[in-house]
Amino acid sequence: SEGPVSFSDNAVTVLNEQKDQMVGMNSNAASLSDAPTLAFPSISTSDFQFDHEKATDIIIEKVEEFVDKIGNARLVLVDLTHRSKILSLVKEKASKRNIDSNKFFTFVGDITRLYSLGGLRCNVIANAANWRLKAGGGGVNAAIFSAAGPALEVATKEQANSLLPGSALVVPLPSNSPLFIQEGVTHVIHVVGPNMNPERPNCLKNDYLTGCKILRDAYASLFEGFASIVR
Ligand code: AR6
Repeated sequence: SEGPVSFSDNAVTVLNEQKDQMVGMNSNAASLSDAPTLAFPSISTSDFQFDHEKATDIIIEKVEEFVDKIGNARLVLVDLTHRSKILSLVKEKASKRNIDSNKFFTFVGDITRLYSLGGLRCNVIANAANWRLKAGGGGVNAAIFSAAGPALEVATKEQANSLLPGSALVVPLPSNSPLFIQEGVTHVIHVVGPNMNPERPNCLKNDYLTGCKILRDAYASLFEGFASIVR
């Protein structure tokens, strides 16, 4: 090792090196960290059209608040492409703060294929859900429900039929779900964020005072839910 690495050096770069090394050798994946890990998407910033600067400020704020309360567990912000503006903003903002880059980093990949394609073990993944907790719709919600199969829909319905914006619901994933079998995911945490899209229910019509409060509540509920699993 060549001494301390900055957040941006670590995060994506190191993990992509791991990923490159992983190609065709999934059986060696156990050599990667087995610390409890929550992978989460940026809540509300795509279909729900929440401002990216404000959202990334809140991600950093809430990560800083929780990262020291979860022992050796890790928080990983995920997005689909290297061009993600969200990931760039978070990397830039995190590098200016004193956040342990082993416990919080960003990762490029499909949140439903983090282990099989990326070699990153995440026992818990978060879903940017809708208030009805319905499968489909697009974005990460459609991807997670589709990858998890009907087992997730059944397990979700056992817990709740709806979820208020700003809150989270921890759902243990049945062991017959492909997401459990192939990716090692034991829990999905549904989170409903604030909506700024006039074509979706509960639109806040650009009220960012309320929107920022709801987004803070959403991340707090998500990280508390993860902490309750890890404990
Ligand atoms: N893996 C990782 N990240 C993803 C994936 C994936 N497979 N798919 C999308 N993202 P969005 P929202 C990123 O729109 O804005 C749904 O229809 C994406 O690039 O999924 O909270 C629900 O039913 C973005 O950074 O969630 C709700 O109605 C982030 O995930 C509504 O959309 C969130 O994008 C929620 O909208």
